[in-house]
Amino acid sequence: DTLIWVQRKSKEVARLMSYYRCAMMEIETKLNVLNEEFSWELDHNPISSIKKRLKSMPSIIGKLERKGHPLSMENIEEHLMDVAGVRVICSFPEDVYAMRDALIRQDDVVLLEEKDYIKNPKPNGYRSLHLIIGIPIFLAKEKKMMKVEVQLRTIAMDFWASLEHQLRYKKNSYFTKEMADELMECARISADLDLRMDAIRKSVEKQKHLEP
Ligand code: 0O2
Repeated sequence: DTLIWVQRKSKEVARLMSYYRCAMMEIETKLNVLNEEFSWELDHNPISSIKKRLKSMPSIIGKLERKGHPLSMENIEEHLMDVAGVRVICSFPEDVYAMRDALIRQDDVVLLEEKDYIKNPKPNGYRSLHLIIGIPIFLAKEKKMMKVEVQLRTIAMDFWASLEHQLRYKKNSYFTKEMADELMECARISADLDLRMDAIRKSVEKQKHLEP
């Protein structure tokens, strides 16, 4: 049934995926503009890098099924928040919140949902700020609101999450308690690293203001 649906809807699905790509481009441009502006103010680039990903069709189908929704174009758009994902790797924790504030302040951006795993890390130590953003894309004959998941994190948070993802995420069965504890300890060290780097940044900032 699923295969038949995918074949029957292939054109519509391809069009929807291209709309999600457009929405990611809009977000990326907004972030690049903010990075440009903030780098003048802050004397450093708040954004280190941006990554984009579009969820694959098998993942979309699997997630919709897990959430108990029948497969349809409407349900993909309504119930899946992370078909389009933009990951923003920032230099310092403060940059994460500065980027969040500046992004959601824009009048064509709607904040639909927010999960702050920096203030409230996941039990395994995962830290990141997750936003679900509503953003319009301007097509030839219509304006269409799209949803994009924006994950903001520091370089240290990304380092931990990327390696943890490879080691464990979705492969829980191979994981022992000792390995989980060790990863948790690495998460603590990465959070400490963020604090220490931030303290250095603040000292440099202070020094700069002391200079005549
Ligand atoms: P991938 O491969 O990165 O796309 P949801 O199921 O999305 O409706 P959920 O699961 O509560 O709701 O979403 P959550 O926890 O806000 O965020 C899901 C995404 O965050 C994941 O996407 C990961 O990218 C990231 N993430 C969440 N928890 C962890 C974690 O413990 N470790 C790592 N490395 N990443 C995490 P996907 O689609 O699961 O994976």
